[in-house]
Amino acid sequence: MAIKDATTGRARREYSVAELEDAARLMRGYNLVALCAAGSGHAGGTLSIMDLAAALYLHAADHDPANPNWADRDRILWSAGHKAPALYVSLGMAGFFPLDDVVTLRKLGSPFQGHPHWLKLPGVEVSTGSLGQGLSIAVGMGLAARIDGRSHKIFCLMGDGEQQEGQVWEAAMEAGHFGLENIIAIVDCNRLQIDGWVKDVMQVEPLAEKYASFGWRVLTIDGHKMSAIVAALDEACESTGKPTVILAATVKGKGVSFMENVAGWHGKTPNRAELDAALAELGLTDRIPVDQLLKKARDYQAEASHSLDARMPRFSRDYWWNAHGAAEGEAMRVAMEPTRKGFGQALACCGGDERVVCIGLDISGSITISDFYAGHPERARRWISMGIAEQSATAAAAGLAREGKLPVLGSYATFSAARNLDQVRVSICYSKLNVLVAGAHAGVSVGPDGATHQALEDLFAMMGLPNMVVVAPCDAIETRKATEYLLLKHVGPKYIRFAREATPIVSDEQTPFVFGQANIIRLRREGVSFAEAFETRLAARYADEYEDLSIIACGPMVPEAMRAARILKREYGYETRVINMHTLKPIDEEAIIRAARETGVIVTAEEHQIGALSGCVSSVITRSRELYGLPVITGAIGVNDRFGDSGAPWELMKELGVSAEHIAARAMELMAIKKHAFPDVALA
Ligand SMILES: Cc1ncc(C[n+]2csc(CCOP(=O)(O)OP(=O)(O)O)c2C)c(N)n1
Repeated sequence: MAIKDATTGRARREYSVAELEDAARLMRGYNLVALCAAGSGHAGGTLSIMDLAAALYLHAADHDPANPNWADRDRILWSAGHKAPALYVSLGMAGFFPLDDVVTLRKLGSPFQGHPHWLKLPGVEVSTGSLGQGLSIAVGMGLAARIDGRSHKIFCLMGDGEQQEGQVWEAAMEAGHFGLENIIAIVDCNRLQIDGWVKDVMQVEPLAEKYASFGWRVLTIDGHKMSAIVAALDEACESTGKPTVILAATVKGKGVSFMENVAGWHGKTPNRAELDAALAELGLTDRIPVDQLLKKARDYQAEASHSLDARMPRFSRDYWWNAHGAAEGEAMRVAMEPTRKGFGQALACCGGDERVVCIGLDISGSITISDFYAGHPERARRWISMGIAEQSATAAAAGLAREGKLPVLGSYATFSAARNLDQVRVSICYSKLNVLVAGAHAGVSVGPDGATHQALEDLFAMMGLPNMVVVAPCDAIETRKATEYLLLKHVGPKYIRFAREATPIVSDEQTPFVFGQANIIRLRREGVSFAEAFETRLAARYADEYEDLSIIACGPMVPEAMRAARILKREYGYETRVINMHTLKPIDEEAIIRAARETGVIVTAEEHQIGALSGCVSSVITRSRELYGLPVITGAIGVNDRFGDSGAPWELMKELGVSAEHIAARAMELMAIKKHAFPDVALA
């Protein structure tokens, strides 16, 4: 067992226990440098698993860095995809690529995605990031090896919090049932998850007894004692006819005193001073060329930014949010706040209603659902932590609603409105139960986490469900109003979608928010304040101003549409009717029909796969008798049938073509068609 030359079968390098310990230390250092350069990522769980990773990649697994697809290699699956940097430094250390390269972690276009993507990096076996799926993939691979008569092993790395996912136990049952002795699961039992100690969030112990009862061989070790790790991995590779699980007791943040056993370091990265302190503790100050590595990261970023900007539509001046380069008097300023803040404020405000029950899914602080109980100890009994178990929690919410409660269920939109789709469909929507599902961190706003965490399809699912209503508010203020309305006033299944990143505040307390009715936003003046340059009215109260075109947008694309309206006015003198379609279902058909009839040109703008908004708008236009015989020229801005990428949220707006500049450029194309194709048609 070793890093091998696949052609000769000879070991390329064999590590002693002492060398493995040293390698793990060095890998911890490179891991922290990459995290520091990325500015986001997971320090705690990458440090806890590093000794196991070193032993696995440098000692136990048969693989060949020169031939990553060697058919007989052992497969290593990182079901805990957030530990990706540990995977990357393991591959680098094993010789798959220079270790230094990992420092481009989480940057746009980097093969070192926030969560592993096998199509971008040789040595990565599968793409992961949504917890709880790896062991099932291992079962598939184990069965494939059996069918093909191959004898390689399939290692699967998981977290202990991850054991809360029901799918893990389906896979455990399958591996036991099929007697898949080629599967070796390793659980990094660091006892912490995001919301705190695993035992408090949702107890998973006794894991040894659970796996044993599913027909597994169980090995329990100290996950930081290299000799014990090596011995356990060697033993696990001996056949017994059963799958093996290694339960490794570890310390989250291991090796860096101020990170050890601190839940807050789960999804945090060290700044430069913390990095230097950590490297000093690890005894690596003179062994890692930190300045050189950080410069490599900066250079990569500069090049990525440059090539991205070169692909952006160009105008006579820079209209970007709070642009520094803009001339005096040209730059309108805007305040930014994450829309998720509005969600938390609404829960804090409405949480006094005894019927409200909030369900935690181990991502409570960051999506602000924890604001429900913060400072309100009397609400603690109505706060239900369900751990990382979105599917069961969704059906549990249905049970609470059936008993008259007002349950709120929230996670990353991709986990609260996709992973649990059938539970939302049957338990909530079919039963028409009063559950508020919150799709947090939706769209590209989780940026560097990468494609697995970017919900770009959730609206298709939620809007497609009978009985479900769907709201995507434009800013933090509208998110608060919408949450309050949905929670206390709307009875039935309801979905609210909001973002993680700070986005422009473009409404205020006086701005109307009427569920199911669009707002019309018009640029009225230039000035210092972007928000004050616009006037907003309820669509039903708006009289035609004979604008040249309409932009219909939802969520964080509303501010982009407003910025596009300014570009179109300043650059070309066009008047734009911006429509904030915050309620996507039921959609304001009248506002769409009027926009089509009165302006003749409609651009839709959504931070989602094209179709959730544009499909609805097209459908309204297609079905409207009022529009028969009238020319309506339409265009759609949104994500064009691709997955996202790691990168800063604002970079991704550019990369995915969903910025104001893209809207304005598309609008100009449509205006050219309007002028040339229908020069004589009176559109109103
Ligand atoms: C299905 C799913 N739900 C939620 C998340 C968000 N998330 C990422 S890491 C994490 C906690 C994982 O805890 P644990 O398995 O104990 O890992 P460790 O503490 O070792 O990092 C959560 C909830 C996710 N990635 N996938």
